[in-house]
Amino acid sequence: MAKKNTQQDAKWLDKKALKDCIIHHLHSTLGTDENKASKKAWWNATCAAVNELVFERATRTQKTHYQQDTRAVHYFSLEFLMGRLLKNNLTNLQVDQVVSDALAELGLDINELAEEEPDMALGNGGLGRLAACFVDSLATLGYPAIGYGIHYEHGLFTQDFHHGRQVERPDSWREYGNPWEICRPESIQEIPLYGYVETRYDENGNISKEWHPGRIIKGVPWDIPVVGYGAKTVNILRLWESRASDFFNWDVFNAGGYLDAQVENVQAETISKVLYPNDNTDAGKELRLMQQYFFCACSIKDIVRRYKRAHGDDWSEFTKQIVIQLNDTHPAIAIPELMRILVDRANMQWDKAWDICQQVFAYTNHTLLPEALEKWSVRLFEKVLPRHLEIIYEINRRFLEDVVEKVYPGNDAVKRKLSIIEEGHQKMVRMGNLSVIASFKVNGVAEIHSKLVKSDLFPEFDKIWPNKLTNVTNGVTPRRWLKSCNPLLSDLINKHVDEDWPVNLYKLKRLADKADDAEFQQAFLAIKYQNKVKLAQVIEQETGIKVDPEAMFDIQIKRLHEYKRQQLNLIHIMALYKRLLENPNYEMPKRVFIFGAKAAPGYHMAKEIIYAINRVAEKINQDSRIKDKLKVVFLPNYRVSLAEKMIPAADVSEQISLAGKEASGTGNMKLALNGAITIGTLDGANIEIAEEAGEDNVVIFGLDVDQVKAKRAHGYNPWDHYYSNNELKCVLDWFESDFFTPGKPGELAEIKRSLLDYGDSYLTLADFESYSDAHKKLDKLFIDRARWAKMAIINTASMGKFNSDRSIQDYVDRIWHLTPCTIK
Ligand code: 26Q
Repeated sequence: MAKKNTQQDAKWLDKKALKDCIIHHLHSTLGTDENKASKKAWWNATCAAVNELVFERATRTQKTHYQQDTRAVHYFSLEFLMGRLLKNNLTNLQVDQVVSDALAELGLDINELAEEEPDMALGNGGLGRLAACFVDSLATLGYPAIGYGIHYEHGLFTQDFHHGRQVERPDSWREYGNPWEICRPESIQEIPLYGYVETRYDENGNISKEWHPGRIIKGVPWDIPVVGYGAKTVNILRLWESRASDFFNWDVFNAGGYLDAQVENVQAETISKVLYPNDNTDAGKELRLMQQYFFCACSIKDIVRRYKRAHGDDWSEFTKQIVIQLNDTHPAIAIPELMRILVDRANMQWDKAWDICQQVFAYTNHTLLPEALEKWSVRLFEKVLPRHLEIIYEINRRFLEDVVEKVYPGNDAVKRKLSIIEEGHQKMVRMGNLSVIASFKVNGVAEIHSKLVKSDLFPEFDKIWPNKLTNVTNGVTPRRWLKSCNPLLSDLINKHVDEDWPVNLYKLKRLADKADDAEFQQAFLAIKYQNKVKLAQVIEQETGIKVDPEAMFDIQIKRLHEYKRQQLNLIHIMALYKRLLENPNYEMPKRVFIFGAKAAPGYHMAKEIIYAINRVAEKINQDSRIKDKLKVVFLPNYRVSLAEKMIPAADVSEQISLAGKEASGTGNMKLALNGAITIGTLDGANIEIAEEAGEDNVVIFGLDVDQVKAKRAHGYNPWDHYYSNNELKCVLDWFESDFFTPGKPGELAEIKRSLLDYGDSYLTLADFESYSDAHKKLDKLFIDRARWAKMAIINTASMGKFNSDRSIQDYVDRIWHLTPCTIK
């Protein structure tokens, strides 16, 4: 065996053998040959070759974890935004060079082949990409871990612009197969839904409950190997696909006939059809609840099955072996599901079962926005999951009577607030409260966010359980977000820092010694320039717009949301345009503003902002009066693979959310890591980035959290800013004219209305002047090339903390308590 492995691995050192392997797969896996193979076929053959390494190691890892009966974390998430896997796997296997050389000898360019891969876009944004970075780090650090989620047939929609407006099309990432996944029919699960609950009494008067489901859905697991850097550990991401259950539907519905049964099949398969495209809003739809329950129930069953294989019916080791991390409240239904399994199925006493639950679950909160806090109507719950509703009521009753009553005796106001059930004309189940009550740890995702979770969101819970609420600051994987996406900078870094910086990111600190070195500055700037040349090509291909790579590239990439304030960026761009029109000699470096953002399809104002940016861009880009000093680009279909092209080319990183609203942000970390200067508010992880890089190396503006609170307390009036700042007034008035929408006056007026008549919910106007001043500061800094280079270098050098390996180690130390497992 050992010999076989050595032989197998040997070809990864040898171009010739590798070429033969790829060609072998071209012939016998793809059924084609060198003469007629498409690029897609070459890509597939290359993936198949890589998989010879990957699957082998995945099996070895799983076997070792089983034999050593390791404790593992189970990361439950409705989203895993994995992006493309070929280059990432090559990087992590550390065979990128040999594969690239072998392909070159076959007349192929690895970067061109990589473009053939559709993004695995099974997520919306930050929360989903965080899950992807976390599984990368878990494997890299050798921790036993499994990611559980949904095998959506359609990931996040693709975005086009039609006359400036967002149009959504379905994403079909695996229409023609996906080489990275393996179906595991041997681990299929059957999942109940709907129906009613029967109450039974035994001869001693003891109650037991039996759920008679109205439907059974089949869960089919697909495994995607997650290769750790250095490739020792290969963990698994297990995604569940829903199917009609063979046993149930075909038999029971025979009476209704063959076609009716087919309708049932379609319904069953709907559950994993499509990812909900909402981000930071709650949808409250039946299908979404079914998605949540479906994947949680499959995953819990999978965990229990694996546990029982090692421990039989002895539950005493369960909490030693299992920890489940809930990625937001989206998988919180796993809590009553585990209770149901223990109490109804394993006949465990309630107290013992609850004790187990409270040692198994931990919950990460990603938002303070009230509209994003998940609530389900009791009516819907009763229909879809009648037994779980009963269990939730019982959890709640005991919590209010045994726990709250002790700390807040007789305090009905607090009881109402902490109750899992919200009373009102529509009773609701509060998933946040359920998650806090059941979890042994609850964490926010950046220092300030975790502080606000304690002080503003869950202060009473914090009083009841003073050690439950904690912080784990987010991080990003430097393998994807530096080594693989920015090879030029990585090579430069390798010349000055030990080559293990991708697993030891604090080593980048060494670069700070070079921040004043003119030669190093030149090299750093030259790389930034080359990355900008490449992005300029992408921009021209995608939009036809020509941009000058000498210009300052100012980038805002994130979901479109009013709290993230793309509209603030837009208003400032319009102000610059106005300054240039009024004074063609207005002093500023050439600037290119680049956006990437998808709006939730049902979020009207977000779509209006996209339209406005596109309209303003069109006008500015064709206005010869301003002599190309200003360009605005909105790249369509922002996604992981596009981020990998944009981030290395950024001079400026826009992180301009209203203070207190952005839980952490992770794009801010990726951009700073690649040497972009942050213009940002004191929000989320921006604060920690500023701490690490030093206040001189970021540009901070705007109200802080306390000032926002004070401003609101005194009654914020956006009109004050409108009347006191004439430039701002003129820009806002532009929205009502037809200046940017010839022949269609008022087409953009809703934006003005939202900022004035509707109260400017995110204090955009209050921060405008400060933001404008911050940009003037950036202009001055940018012109001083040495100064700019120094700042950029220090940013890259200071990002050690934001490695997701550090985040994972924090989770391990404070929450999961895992031991790394060496794979031979
Ligand atoms: C809820 C109900 C129904 C349908 C969809 C949703 C839904 C889906 C996705 C709600 C929220 C999300 C995603 C939230 C998210 O991405 N939050 C971000 O998480 C990042 C990682 O912690 C943070 O860095 C960001 O600050 C935070 O906004």
